[in-house]
Formats: sequence, structure tokens, C-alpha cells
Amino acid sequence: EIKKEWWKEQVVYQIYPRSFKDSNGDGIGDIPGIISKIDYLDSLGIDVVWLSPHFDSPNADNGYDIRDYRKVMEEFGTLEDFDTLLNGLHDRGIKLIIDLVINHSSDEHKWFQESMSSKDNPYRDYYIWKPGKETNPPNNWPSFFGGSAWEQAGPDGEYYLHYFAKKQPDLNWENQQLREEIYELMRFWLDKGVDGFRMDVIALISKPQNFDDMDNEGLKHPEYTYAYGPRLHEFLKDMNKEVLSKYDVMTVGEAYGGNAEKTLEITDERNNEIDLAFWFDAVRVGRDNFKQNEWTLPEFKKLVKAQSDVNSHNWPTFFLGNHDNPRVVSKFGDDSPEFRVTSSKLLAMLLLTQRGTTFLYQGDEIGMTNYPFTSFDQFDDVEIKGNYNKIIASGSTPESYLADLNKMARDHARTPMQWSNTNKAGFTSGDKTWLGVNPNYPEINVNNNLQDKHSIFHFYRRLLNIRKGNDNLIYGDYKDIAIDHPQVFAYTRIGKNKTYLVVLNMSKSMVDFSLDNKFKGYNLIINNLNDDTTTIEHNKLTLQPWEARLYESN
Ligand code: TEU
Ligand code: CA
Repeated sequence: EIKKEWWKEQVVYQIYPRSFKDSNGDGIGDIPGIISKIDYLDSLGIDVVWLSPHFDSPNADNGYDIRDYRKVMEEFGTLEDFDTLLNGLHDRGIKLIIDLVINHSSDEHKWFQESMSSKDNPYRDYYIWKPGKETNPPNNWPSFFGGSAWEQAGPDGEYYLHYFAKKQPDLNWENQQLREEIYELMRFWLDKGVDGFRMDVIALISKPQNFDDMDNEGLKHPEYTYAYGPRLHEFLKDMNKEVLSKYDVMTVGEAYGGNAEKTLEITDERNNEIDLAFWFDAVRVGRDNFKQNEWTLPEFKKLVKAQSDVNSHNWPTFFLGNHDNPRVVSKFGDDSPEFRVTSSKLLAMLLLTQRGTTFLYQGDEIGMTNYPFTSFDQFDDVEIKGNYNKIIASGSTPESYLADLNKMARDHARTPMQWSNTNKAGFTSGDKTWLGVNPNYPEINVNNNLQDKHSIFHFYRRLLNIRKGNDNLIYGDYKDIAIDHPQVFAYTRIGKNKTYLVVLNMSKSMVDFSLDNKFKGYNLIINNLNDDTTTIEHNKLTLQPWEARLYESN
């Protein structure tokens, strides 16, 4: 028996503030911009907004490097603007969760400035400092963003640890005082009324304490060494007890670097750690570091099933994209003019009929696509630049790296939101944007979607409406009924009073699909090709390319 919780029933819409809406013409999205779109979010029908980092930051990694946890990034606005946003969302019954980036801070954070200044500074131990080995760093650990994970700094020549960019020094969770400072800043935002946190790389906060060199296998996937350190559970339990348990909020951790078993331990309700975690296996199907390889539908379906089939003490999350991944229609659908709309709608149905708290990324509701990058100077991402030398040294050419990036770069998801067919897609009134606008904006934009009642946007709306408050669909069991089928993704959601049947043709060819007799009499309640509703009379369905159907038992 699954315990009902409000946060299990939510559809969360992720906003990447830099790219959502610019209000003052400087080419950078901001909080007043988001405020001007609250009605848009409300009309879509989502339940929660997750705001990617909005804190004061020098932007080495677009806000995932925080200089002051209690201040709003100047480019985004003020604390007052934040309060206006929070109240505006709450007035419409929409919750707001914010991004908690507490594995690392910015090197410009006052703690780090103090820590670096001398070995005896009281803040020294807020970060992880080690002496080098002769002229080398303390060990061979690599940074996810290229080069060593160690950087020498300060007057006495020690090195500090940074799993990400060198402007993102890792915080030392072993230090009790640091932990308490973090609890305080969490309370600061919770007391304002935010409804929870998305916790950035939360599985990395407890560091393996031996600091041994990695072997060659380890070097290929440093995240397995870095994640799920010895005191992770202790730290999360303590944070829960001291802070989270005192508020009615939701927490979703980015559980990057582990495996199912480890992830399930941090989200097991009996452990009192965090509520939910993102698993990356399905989203990253076919990914091998910077390469996006071919993948098959059965492979993907098995990963989805594994995420879904968790025990009753855990609750899954489901998402197909975010700000670190390519556009969903470009990866999982078909972004050609012929099938972009149909396959985007199919992905909407997949997203909104899965089991788990659902995360929808900005722009996917209008079918935004990957950006056609033709040269390196069109990218902004620190990850792409930082890893350039390593990737070329490992045998890629600039051309092949660019080709890989065109499939998987994080910047695809970060180009400005396309609001209209006017200047810069209506994102800004100015003449520049911090990252290029996708040239397809005259066709793919919010205005076009709002006007056309058969648009992707309206399809999302209809599905959101079907899902909202629908316990059978939200809590129903998940059963894949054709897991080895190479083209069709078909599954049931078996609720207490009703069963839903989802049939998705994830290919561009027509396919006949046979159904068990038990589905006779099921009613088609929504499909992505037309407004027809029918009943299943024959056990063989003929599905058009990228056709998606949702049936309900009677
Ligand atoms: O991401 C961590 C993470 O898993 C990715 O950065 C991953 O290493 C990369 O995408 C592989 O291609 C979180 C944030 O979501 C990301 O935006 C930040 O850059 C990162 O942490 C550091 O804070
Ligand atoms: Ca702005």
C-alpha cells in the first residue's frame, strides 16, 4: 500500500531563469520576466515550479557556483522580486521549489576567501585542503569539467578539492559548523515559504576520506568514487531532523553517480533522508561520457521499468530532460518538420502517464528542439570548454567533438525560451541574448502554440488535466505489456477503480499492434493525431507513425 503524499502527485515545471524571459532588455532572463509569465504557467496547469539557481553568483556555471546564498543574483533581480514571484505563484496555487547547491560554493564566497587566506583561519576547514605531492596535486582525481580536481591556492601552497570547475570548491561536510551554516541558509528560504528543494549533486557531499589515487577504471567514471560517500546517510538524516522535518516541503535530490540500490536508500521513507531522487539511467540511455550512441527502445523501456518498479517505501520521479541534457524531442522523438509536433505530443503522453513525480522542462511544452551548433564559439557551457583538451587528446577531432555536442550538449536546453515570432523570439526587447536563439523560433514559439488548439501546448494542457487529482493514474501500478517490442511502448497503469492503457508508436513507420482481449471495451480518451474517441473493438490496433493513445477502462 502506497502512502498518499501531496508531493507524489505533482507535475513540476523546471525554469532555467537565465533563459526563460528577460524583462529589461539586457539579454538575460530574470525574475520579473518569470513573474510576467505566471499566467502562462497557470494556464498550462503545472503544480510546482522548480527554479534553477537564482542566488548571487559570478556565473562560472550559470549560478551553480554560489557567492552568497542569501542574495539574489543581481542580473535576476532582488529579494523583493523573489518574494513577489513566490507570492504570485502561491496565489494561483502553484508551489515553488528552489535549487540547493551545497556540495560546493563559488570560490568568491566569503567562506572560501577566508579559508584560502591562511591555514589558521577559522574558515579553513570549510573546504578540503591538502598538501601536494612534490610538484603534483594530492592525488589523480579528475574534475568533471576537465583537468585535475585539485587547484593550488593561498599563501601556503596547498590544494583545494573541486569536483566541478575550479571556481566551484567543494564544501567540507565533515565540519559541523559548516553543516550548521547550511541548515541556517535552508531555514532562511524555508521561512520565506518556499515549498522545498531540488538538491544539486547531493550524493557527492560526503567525501571518501582515503584520497587514494583512482585506477584506470575509476578514472573513466569518477562519479562512482565521488558519490555515496561514507557519511552521506548520516548527513542527510541529520539535515532532515534539524531542518526538513520541521516544514511540510518536498525534496528531490540529484542522485548522480550511484546505482538503484544506493539511490533507494536515500529516498526510502523509513530512513528520513530525502523524498525523491532523479535517476539518470533512462534519460541518459546510450550516453557514454560525451558521446551519444545509438540505443534501442527495449533498452530504454527496461530502464524506465527499473525506475518505476521501486518498493512501496520509495516513490519514483520521471523526467525526459532538464538543463543538463539535450531537448527531449531531439533525443527521444523526431525533430524533423514531418514528425516534430506528433512526436512531441507522444512524449507528453509518455511523461504524464508514468508513475512518479513528474518533471517537465521549460520549452518542451512547445516542442523546442536542439540548436544547430556549427562552431565552438556558439557554446557557453563550462563543461564543454573545460573538457576540450581532454577530448581531443583522447582521439576526437574538433569536428567529431562538435558532432557529438550536437547530440548531447547541455546548451541545447539552455537557449532562450521562444515566446513569439518577433525579435529574438520575444525573449528580450534588446538586440542580444546571452546564448543564441534557435533559428526555428518563427515557427516554434508560445504564441503559435496558444493560438492553435491542436498544438503541443494544448495537448500538454489536456493531459495535465487528465492527470490532476487522478489517483488511479497517479498511484496505479505500472506494467509494461510489450517490453521487447522494438517500436511500441505500451503499458498499463492499474489503479484501484480504473486501469489506463498507454500505447505509443515510437517510430516513423506504421505498425500493427495486438492487444490482449481483456482490453476490449476500453475507451480512447485522448490521442495525438485527431480528436476522435473510440472504443477498442478489435484486438489489433494499427498505429500511425509516432501515434500515441491513452485508453481508460470503464
Ligand atoms: O549536475 C551534475 C551533473 O550530473 C552534471 O553536471 C553532469 O556531470 C554533466 O551534465 C555530465 O554531462 C549538477 C547541475 O545540474 C549542473 O547544471 C551543474 O553544472 C553541476 O551539478 C554542478 O553544480
Ligand atoms: Ca534581464
